[in-house]
Amino acid sequence: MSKTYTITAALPYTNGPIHIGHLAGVYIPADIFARFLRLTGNDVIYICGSDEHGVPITIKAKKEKKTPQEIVDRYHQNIKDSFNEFGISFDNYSRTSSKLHHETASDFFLKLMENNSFEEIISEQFYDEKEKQFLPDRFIIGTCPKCGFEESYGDQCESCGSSHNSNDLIDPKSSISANKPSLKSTKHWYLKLDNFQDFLEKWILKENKGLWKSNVYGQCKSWLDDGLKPRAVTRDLDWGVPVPIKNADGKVLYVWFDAPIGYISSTKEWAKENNKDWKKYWKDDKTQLIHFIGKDNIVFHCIIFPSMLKAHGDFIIPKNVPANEFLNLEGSKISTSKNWAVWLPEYLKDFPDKQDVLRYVLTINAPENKDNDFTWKDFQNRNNGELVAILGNFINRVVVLTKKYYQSSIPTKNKLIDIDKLTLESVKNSVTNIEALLNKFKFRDACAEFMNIARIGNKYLADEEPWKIIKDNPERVKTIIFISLHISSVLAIVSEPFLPFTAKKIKKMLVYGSHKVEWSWENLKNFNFLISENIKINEPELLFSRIEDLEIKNQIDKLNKDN
Ligand code: B3M
Ligand code: ZN
Repeated sequence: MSKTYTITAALPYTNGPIHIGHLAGVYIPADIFARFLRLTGNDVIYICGSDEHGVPITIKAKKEKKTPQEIVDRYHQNIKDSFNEFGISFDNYSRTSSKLHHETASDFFLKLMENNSFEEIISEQFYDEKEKQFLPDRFIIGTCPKCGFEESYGDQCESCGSSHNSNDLIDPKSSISANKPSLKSTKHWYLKLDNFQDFLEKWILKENKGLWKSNVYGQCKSWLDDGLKPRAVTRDLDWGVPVPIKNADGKVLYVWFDAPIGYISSTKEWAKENNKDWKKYWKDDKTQLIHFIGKDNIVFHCIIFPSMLKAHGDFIIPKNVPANEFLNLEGSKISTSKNWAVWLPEYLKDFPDKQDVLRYVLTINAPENKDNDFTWKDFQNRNNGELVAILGNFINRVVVLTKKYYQSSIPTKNKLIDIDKLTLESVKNSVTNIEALLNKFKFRDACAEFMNIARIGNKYLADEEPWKIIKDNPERVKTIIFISLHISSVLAIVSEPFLPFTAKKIKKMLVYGSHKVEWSWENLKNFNFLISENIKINEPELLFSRIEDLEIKNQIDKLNKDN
C-alpha cells in the first residue's frame, strides 16, 4: 500500500566541500531508501539543504577574512553540485540563509514564545575582551566534563559525542584569540525541555524500544536518564536568524534551533515550486518522517527537535532516526583540518565515471552499527573483484551471447527445467530479502544481497555452459539465455537504489529502440518476466572497468602528502 514519506538528510554545514564520510553516513543510505520507496510506489520527498548559520561558518569566514555570506555562497554551490554528480536524488536542496527559511524559523520561534515554551534567563556567559564578542559553542574550547578531551567545543565534544553547556567546560579558552575568557551577563531564551521529559520517555524508551537502532536508543536513554533541563536556543552572534522580538539586538537563533526547521522550509520551497501542499508532509499523522543523520546529531533530532515540534503543536514527530556511526579513512579519523579526507570534487577529477563504484563501496562497508574504515585497497578490491568480476561480467556475458547467437534478439523461453526454476526461485528470494532489509535500514546487507543476484546469474551460466551445447542443443541454449536476460532485467531494477548510473546503463542495454519495459518493483514481486521473446536488445557496453595498482598508489600518496 502506498504511503507518504518525508525523508530528511542532515543539512551539511556550508564551510567546506563534502567528503566520503558524509556520503557514507547520511546521504547514500537516505538516497537508497528514498529511491527504493519511490520504486515501490510511495509518495516520497527527500529533503535537504545547506546549514548556513552557526559558528563553523563564522569561524571559517574569520580565518579567510571573508564575510560569512561569501563563504556560504561558495560552498552551497560546491556541495549542491557534488550531490548532483553522485546521483543523490533530493527532491529539494535549499539553504538556510533564504528568506523563506528566515521567515519560517522566526514564526516558529514566535509561536513557541506565544505558548510559553521558553524561559528567559539572564546568566554569565564567556566573553572575549580582546575580540569584543561573546564566545558561544565552537568559539570556546576546553576540557570535556564527561570524557576529559582537551579540545571539546562549548556545545559539543567531538571525542565522546556528548553535548553540554559551555559553562560546564573545564579550563575554557577563546578559540579565536586563545585568551582566557571573562564572564559577562546576557539574556537568552531557553526551551523548557524538562516539560517534555515524560513525553519523550514514553515515546522513545517505551514505544520505540526495539524499533530504533540501539546506538540511537542508547544515546536517548542516557540523556533522559540524566534528566532534561531548559536549553538556550539563542546566541549573542551577528550571523544567523535574528531573534524576532524587540530588544534582542545582536542576538540570533541558535543554529541547532533554526537548522532542523530548515527541513520544513525546504519542503515549503519544494511545494511552492511544484504546486504541492507542504502540510501533507509535516502535519498528517499518516506521514512517516524519517531523519537520516550521523551519530553526533542524535540528541538534536531525537530530543530537542521533537520537543520543538511538540511545543509548536501542529507537527508530526519522526517515525525513525536511523543514525550511522562514523567512517574512518585508512585507519584514522577523517579530519578536515589535517586534510585527511577524500573530497568528492577531487574524487570525481580522478575517477570521473566511477560515481557508482564509490556508492557501492560506501554502502557495502557502511558504518551502520560501528565505526568503519575506508581503505583504497578495499575500494580497488571491491571494484575489481565484485563490480567488474561479478556484476559487470554477468551482464556483459549475457548481452554478448545474445548478440552472438541471436543477433541481439531475445530468444524463446521454451520449457523450463528444474535448474531454471530453482535459479529463478533464488533470485526471487533475494529480491524479497532486499525489500525486508531496506525496510529495516540494513543497507549493507541489502547491497550484499543485490550483488548476490549477479552471483546467482554467474553460477547459472557457469553450470549450464551454453557455449558448450550451442551446436548440439540449441533449444536448451535459448532457455538459458532467456533466463539470464531475465536475471539481468531484475538487476536493472534492483540496482537502481544502490547504483543509479549503472541501472540506467543496464536498462539501456536491454531495450532497443522504442520498445517499452515497465521497470517496476511491482513486476519484480509478481515475478513477471520483464523481457519478451523476439524483442531486440542493444549492443553490449562495459559497466565497470578495472582499477590498477598505480591509481591506488596515487591516492594513498596524495593523502600522505600533507601528513
Ligand atoms: N549542520 C551538523 C553537522 O554537520 C549539521 C546538521 C544539521 S541538521 C538539521 O554535523
Ligand atoms: Zn567528551
